[in-house]
Amino acid sequence: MKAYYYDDAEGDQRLDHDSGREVSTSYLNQFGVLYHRCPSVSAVDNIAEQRSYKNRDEITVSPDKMGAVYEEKVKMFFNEHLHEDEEIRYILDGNGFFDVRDPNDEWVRIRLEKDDLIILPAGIFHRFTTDSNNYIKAMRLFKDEPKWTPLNRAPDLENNPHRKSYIQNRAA
Ligand code: KMT
Ligand code: NI
Repeated sequence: MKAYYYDDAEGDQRLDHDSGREVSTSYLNQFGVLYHRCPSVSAVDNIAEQRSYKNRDEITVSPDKMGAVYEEKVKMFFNEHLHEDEEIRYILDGNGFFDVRDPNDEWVRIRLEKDDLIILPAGIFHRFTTDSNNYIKAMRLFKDEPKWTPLNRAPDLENNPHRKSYIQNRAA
């Protein structure tokens, strides 16, 4: 895992876009983004149990697995959105970037690799992309029924109760 401010340069979303300004895990924690290195699935099981997660699945994002819809999917994942549930992702293979909005509304890019687990709180604006290798395999963990409807960023979302409660609970 490596976290840094996104450089906001034009160009392919799958490039590093590293501004050179690194971001610490403790800063991520301040706005509710939690990181764990899990060298085994049993470490993931422990976190899932602590947080009462009951379901999981695996997804491979690659042209091999997705065929013609790959490019479309990658664009879709990169739309800025939030969820009304916490989002847990555990990387099984390959690499990818989760971009999250910090409290100043700046993009922080989190590069994930095998054995990295990330927890994004409900209500945080974020987006996802593969990197230039175009391959990631990840476990998606669900509390109950998968409820991953992305709510794309729009001004009226600031009135969403999950968004409001995220803003309220977020340390300044
Ligand atoms: C997400 O939340 O955008 C995804 O599920 C993308 C694939 S998981 C690495
Ligand atoms: Ni999401």
